[in-house]
Amino acid sequence: MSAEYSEKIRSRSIDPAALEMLARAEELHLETAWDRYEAMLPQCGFGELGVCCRNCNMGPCRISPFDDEGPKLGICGATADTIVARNLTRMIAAGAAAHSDHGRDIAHTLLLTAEGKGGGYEIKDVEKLKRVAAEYGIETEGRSKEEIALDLARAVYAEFGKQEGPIQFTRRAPEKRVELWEALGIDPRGIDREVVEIMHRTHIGVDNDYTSLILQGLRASIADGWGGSMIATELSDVLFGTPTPTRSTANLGVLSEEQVNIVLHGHEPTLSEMIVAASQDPELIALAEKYGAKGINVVGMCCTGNEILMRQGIPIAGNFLQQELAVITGAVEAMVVDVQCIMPALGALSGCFHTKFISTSPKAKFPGATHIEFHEEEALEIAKEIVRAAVENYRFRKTEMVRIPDEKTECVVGFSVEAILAALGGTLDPLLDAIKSGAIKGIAGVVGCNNVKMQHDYSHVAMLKELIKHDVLVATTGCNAIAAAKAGLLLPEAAELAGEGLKGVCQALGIPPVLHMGSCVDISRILVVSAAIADALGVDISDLPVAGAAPEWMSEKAVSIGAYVVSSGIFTVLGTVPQVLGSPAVTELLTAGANEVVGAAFAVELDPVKAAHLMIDHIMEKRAALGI
Ligand code: SF4
Ligand code: MSK
Repeated sequence: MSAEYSEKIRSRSIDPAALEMLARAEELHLETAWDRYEAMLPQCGFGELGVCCRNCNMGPCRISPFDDEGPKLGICGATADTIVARNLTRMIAAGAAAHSDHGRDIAHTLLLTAEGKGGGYEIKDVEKLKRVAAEYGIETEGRSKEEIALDLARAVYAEFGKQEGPIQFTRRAPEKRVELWEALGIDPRGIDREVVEIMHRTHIGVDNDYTSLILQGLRASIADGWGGSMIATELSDVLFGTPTPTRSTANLGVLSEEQVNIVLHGHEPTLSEMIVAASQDPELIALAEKYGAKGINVVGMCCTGNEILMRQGIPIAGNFLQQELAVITGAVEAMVVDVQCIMPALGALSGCFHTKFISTSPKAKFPGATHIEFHEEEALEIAKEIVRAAVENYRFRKTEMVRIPDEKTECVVGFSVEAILAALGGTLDPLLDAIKSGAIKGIAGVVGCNNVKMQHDYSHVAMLKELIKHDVLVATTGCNAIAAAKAGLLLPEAAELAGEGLKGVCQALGIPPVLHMGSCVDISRILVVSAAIADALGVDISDLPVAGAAPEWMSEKAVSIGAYVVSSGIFTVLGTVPQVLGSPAVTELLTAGANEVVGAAFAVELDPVKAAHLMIDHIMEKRAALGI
């Protein structure tokens, strides 16, 4: 089918639904992120190398690393090393802040729910509430779930601003890892403190030593992975239920020609859970029918999509680069967004259709959006107002503008740590045995975004296929997980694409070779599994046959993720080039020196098949070192 498209369109994505909508965009003379990327070329070489500084008003300054005549120091005397390290560390701060603020919002919802002000929320996983509360030293015996939740929410809340002492969940890491962090001075204190300290250190004239800057970046990133993100994951499970394997469908074909379509996009499960509930309101369904629709169809996008996909089986329309394409189907009554990864371009684009672009977070407003502000206290009421706005908008759908690609793929999602253990019969032993016997060579965490610099989804899918072919079990989250779903890799039947060993294990357990573990914050689940395996083998995470990758990453959150994964001892391959090459010293530290410090480092490899082999080689080396 793709042969019908021009070379330009074909080069943009491997997803047939995306190609169809890209062609449709061209036909309608609508601009997408791909067009804006082309208009941006060539991108600024100084920016690409990370050597541009705007941290004070004597600047902007830029270093010319490859031009003997050009400046080698900023006006204050900052070197390329300082500037690159400062820029990278600020990216980590932004990414860690985004994840952690998400975690804080979930803690807030838990607090309100415990106080009886939750606007329709209830605590769904009481067992998990008790387990997590016990970690915080909270008494659970003979107490109501609300009493326990109140103490837990307060304890978690207090951790964000903790001035001294560790974050509780960091103690889930193996003892050796914690000792290493302590020895390096990177065992994080409160998340807010670590982010503020980065902003302080990167101010003009404070920390100018690239190693010291990067170490603080690692410290803040650990506060994200083993703090803010893990808090978001664990408390979301407590509130909304811990995911279990669930069947659903993925890609733009989940939009309906005959129903009111509501796309939920962004990252937080709080509002989206309520919109799913509101969409089942008989009165609103009757209203939709009055306008000629055959009901209300809620679908997800990006990580908000992952949240409701894995907990409620709500179909997912696509990943990051498909948000504009969903609007271009002409079939979306409301694009409802919360926070993160939402393109501001959606405002103008929605204006070309009948689509209502509805922003909901007090923290995230957009030109061209209708703002219906979300507050947990009135969650269900606000959710109903949003669903009603979408239903009312169905009347204005222009049927002649509707083109929904006939593409959707079945998937099985929702492999939380608890679900993996259940699939294994309650203990990690079958997995450990499979690793020891070599049936499974190792485990890869493959995660992250889409990026217009790469053909959409190509690197995600090619890397996953190569890994499973070589008997590497994959845990996936975020936009990689959605790419995997669309490619059919989240089905138990995909075991046919795996090597003989992995295939046998998947068939015996009835699981896919690529396990959907959730949204971006749920990379914390991969950390928990890694820690549990390390503890079971009596080693550190850095000793395990485990590797990570972000084949198409683009966000600052991905920088923080990469930093905490490496800080946790996991070798990580990046598929797009980070903006650090202007400092050979920083590049060397990240790709080699880090091995001496945290026992793991980054590699950059744009070819996903070669990248998969870097991971496989690493896994084989670790196996050999463990004597398995
Ligand atoms: Fe230039 Fe230094 Fe100011 Fe950065 S902090 S803009 S390098 S003078
Ligand atoms: S949504 S951070 S584009 S994975 Fe989590 Fe996707 Fe990356 Fe956003």
